[in-house]
Amino acid sequence: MKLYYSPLACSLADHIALREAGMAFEAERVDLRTFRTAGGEDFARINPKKYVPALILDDGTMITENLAVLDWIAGETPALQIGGAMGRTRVIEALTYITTEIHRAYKPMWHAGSAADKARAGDTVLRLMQPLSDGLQGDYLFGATPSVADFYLFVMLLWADRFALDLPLPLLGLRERMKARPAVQAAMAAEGIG
Ligand SMILES: N[C@@H](CCC(=O)N[C@@H](CS)C(=O)NCC(=O)O)C(=O)O
Repeated sequence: MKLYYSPLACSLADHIALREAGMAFEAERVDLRTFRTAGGEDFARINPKKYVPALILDDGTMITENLAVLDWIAGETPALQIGGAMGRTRVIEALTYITTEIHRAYKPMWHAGSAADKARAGDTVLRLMQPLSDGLQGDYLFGATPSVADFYLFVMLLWADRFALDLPLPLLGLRERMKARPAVQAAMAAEGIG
């Protein structure tokens, strides 16, 4: 199995999930300015969408879209699943909110835009974070153990740090708990991020 990633991109969520799941995989870095892989390949020929993450399974099947990749990893890994009849639905609900609302709201901050656009985007991100902060069910989104939605949220919380956004205390706590996890530390070290 191979994960195509870029350091501190949303693919870090998948990188963490694979390590938390204890799956055997290799990770290949993609330069998102040139769309060349670390091995010198044209990434567009691997994933024509030109986005990370892309996960290639051992039989050659490719999964793209963060929500789908994370759902696949969780589906293979009972320890990462949230129990109960609504467990998977709740995780997909959170993943959808993170990808379509929070991740999307960050885009003006990563790409060229005016200072006013970036400030507005920061306010939007913080407004969108609030329901997740208010709804924490324990140390993580759904209780005492993290789900794949926590891994994606964690990346969004690292981005908040990158753009000096003033996060609510419960989310700062979640970010610190995530940072203390060995799989998170290993994924961040492998991506060369502090
Ligand atoms: N729809 C994709 C979007 C993923 C995405 O935005 N990936 C970013 C990194 S966080 C990327 O590869 N950007 C490349 C670009 O914008 O050219 C998904 O949900 O997986």
